[in-house]
Amino acid sequence: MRITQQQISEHNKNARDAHESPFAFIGEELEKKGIDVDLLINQIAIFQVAIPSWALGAGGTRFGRFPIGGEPGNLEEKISDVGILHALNRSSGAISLHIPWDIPEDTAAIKELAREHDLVFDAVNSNTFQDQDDQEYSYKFGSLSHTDKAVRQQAIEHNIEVIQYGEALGSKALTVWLADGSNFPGQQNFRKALKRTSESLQEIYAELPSDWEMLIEYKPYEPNFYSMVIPDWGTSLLLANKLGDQAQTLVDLGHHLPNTNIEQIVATLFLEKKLGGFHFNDSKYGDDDLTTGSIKPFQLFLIFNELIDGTDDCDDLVESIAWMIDASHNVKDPLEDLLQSVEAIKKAYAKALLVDRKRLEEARESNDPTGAQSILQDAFQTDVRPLLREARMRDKAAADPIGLYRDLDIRKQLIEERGTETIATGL
Ligand SMILES: [Mn+2]
Repeated sequence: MRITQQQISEHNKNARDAHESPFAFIGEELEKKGIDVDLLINQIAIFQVAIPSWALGAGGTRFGRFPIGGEPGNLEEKISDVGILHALNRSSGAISLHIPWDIPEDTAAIKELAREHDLVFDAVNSNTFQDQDDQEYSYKFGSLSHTDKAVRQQAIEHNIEVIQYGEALGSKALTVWLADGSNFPGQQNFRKALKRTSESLQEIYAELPSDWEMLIEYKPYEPNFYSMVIPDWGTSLLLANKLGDQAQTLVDLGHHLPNTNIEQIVATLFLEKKLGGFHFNDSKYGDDDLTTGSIKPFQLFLIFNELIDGTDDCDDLVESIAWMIDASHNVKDPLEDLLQSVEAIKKAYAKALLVDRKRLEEARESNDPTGAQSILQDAFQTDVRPLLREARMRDKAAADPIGLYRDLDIRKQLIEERGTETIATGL
């Protein structure tokens, strides 16, 4: 299933009339403020967000799963699905794989397929939070932190194997998320568990290629948990600092307790040059894995505001951080959901680019909270959708990605191709 350039240009031809006047309006408004609109559109266009291979099927909840049909049944089909997204928005040019859910059997063929879709391989993810059929020891009581050295060794070797798969595909980062922790007070020696985790990570880090990064994810809790070995950004940062320059913290937006000031965490990590990447999603209560920007778009904007505030060069910023989505889908078509997420992330980035930084800094230095708030609101309230649409159309992507996805009946075609029974491996 491929979308042709012809289908996109026809769609864009029909969309052009409705696009022209809102784009001209915002263009004039921004130029009056001294903003170079072409430069802004280029900045928006180059921003790419990696798609997780595990989010291309229906995820469901702890209680049930409602298959949508046409789900990708293997790695080739997952790459093809991300190819569809990237053809529609030219903003999803990377895929993040999960081992062992996505073990590439023929690396050369997989690389070639990705190249045909203009995709690169983003961070590879290890999995020591589930037992696999062929594994010797169980992770029931932990992996890198386990009391038994043999279990830790198995988990270390798995991570090293994941690095090797990633190297073959051209990935440049390993993401480690541990479900290690304890379920009841008294069960685990906190100090020993953290020390063992740190030592296990050292062994993996020693095998990291010199141009790679290790991204350490944190999370405060899981259902039926009492404690997590890496519960927060402080613990992740502590581990990353012990490991060295190639180890960084990964911020998953859903992995915070309600009302945590994530933008401040981001600012601190960025200042310390320890912010390695993001897992984007949104949440109302916990790790809800909802569509990015569906609940707290202002928070997302404030996160980007901190990043842009802390850099001299936005192109460098875009290059140096791993931008990934980590979400699951229950009632929406996953591909539509991912298109919405990418759009929300890019909207937040575009709005943050519009902040008048000089005036904001003056307001801060002169202790003018009203002025500072107005400057942020002025950027946040700007309707940047015509800018994103223009960026897409210049890049030969669809003016309205979800509109074209629906017009072409892509889900129906995928169901015809793959049937209704396929189930994507993943969450
Ligand atoms: Mn995550």
